[in-house]
Amino acid sequence: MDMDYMDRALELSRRGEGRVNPNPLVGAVIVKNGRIIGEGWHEYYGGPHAEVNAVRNAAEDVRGSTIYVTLEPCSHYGKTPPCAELLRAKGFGRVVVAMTDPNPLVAGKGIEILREAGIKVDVGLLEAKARKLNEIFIKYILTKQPFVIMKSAMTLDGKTATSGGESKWITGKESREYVHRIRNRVSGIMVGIGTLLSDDPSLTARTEDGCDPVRIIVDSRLRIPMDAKVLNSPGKTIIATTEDYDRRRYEELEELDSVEVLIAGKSGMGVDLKHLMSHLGAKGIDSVLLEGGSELNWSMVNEGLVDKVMTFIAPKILGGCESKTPVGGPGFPGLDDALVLQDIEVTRFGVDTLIEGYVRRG
Ligand code: AOF
Ligand code: ZN
Repeated sequence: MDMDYMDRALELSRRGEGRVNPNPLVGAVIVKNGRIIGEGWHEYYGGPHAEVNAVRNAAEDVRGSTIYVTLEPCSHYGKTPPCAELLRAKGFGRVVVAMTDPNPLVAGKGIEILREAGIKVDVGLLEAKARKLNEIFIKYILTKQPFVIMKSAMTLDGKTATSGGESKWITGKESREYVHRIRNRVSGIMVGIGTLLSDDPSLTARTEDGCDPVRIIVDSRLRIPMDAKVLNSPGKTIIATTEDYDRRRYEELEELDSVEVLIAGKSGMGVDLKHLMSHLGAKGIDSVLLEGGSELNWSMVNEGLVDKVMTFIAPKILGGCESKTPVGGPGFPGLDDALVLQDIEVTRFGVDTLIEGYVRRG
């Protein structure tokens, strides 16, 4: 039964997807005499924590009951008072936690408060699932750098476009719908100027009541046309450029309230992507969905900035020596240099297959 309640808490936590960044997704379920008497989740950034919502929603007195929380209750005075204190004051008999909080402000102190108060605390139930759900939060809270997901869609023979450059659509409807759900979950979507010039994407989430991520364009000379969709649809856009930027375009872009131009990179060197990532992290952007093209993907991979890879494969063959593949650039010289993925998951979307995994470090 413990597992079912924690599973329910994890399910509830997902209702905050796209609304709580850069804070964690958290769900809580209160159980008394074998029945759920209260449920809650962290609904939006800066709002009450999951535990507070669950206590508020409880249909009866919570004294002596058990609470299942997907993240260790907090111990700090932040935007809200500590949840561990609340649980103690309310007289909970047992607290079941999926994972400890990596936030250095908490990191075990919440559990300590509860145990010192004589409350039974169990830690680690469905921990792997909880950690995966908060993979963005776990990286960001410890490094202040965004969690980067490199996403691509290719044919069975590894092409992302035809020899003529046509790329809409390689994958089917189901795959594309799923991509929009991921876009809804992340804080930023990034593409290179090549992709922008060839596809003119709008880079919005387009899911029901989805929150649109910030758009990030890597454009070393500011070749972006003023009529580009990203400049003419709602939502913020950050354009990263270098000292080689076009002065006139810069002035035109400065006129737009929704656009920020970041000069990050010396003349002739391309955009300094590490600088860009730190800049995004400092702005509270905890996650970036990297959507290409192949040159930008290569640079991000080569600089060790990619955390997760998601590749959709469509059962089609396009051929063409010159046709683009997901990752271009000069490539790694030896097999030992390859980027290796671990914790692989395979999912079917219609006739397409998604392979995803995490970049192995060291
Ligand atoms: C949340 N929601 O349900 C829980 C959190 O900025 P604050 O004051 O809201 O505190 C954020 C920290 O609180 C967060 O980094 C995490 O360590 C802890 N727990 N946060 O936003 C919640 N339980
Ligand atoms: Zn809290």
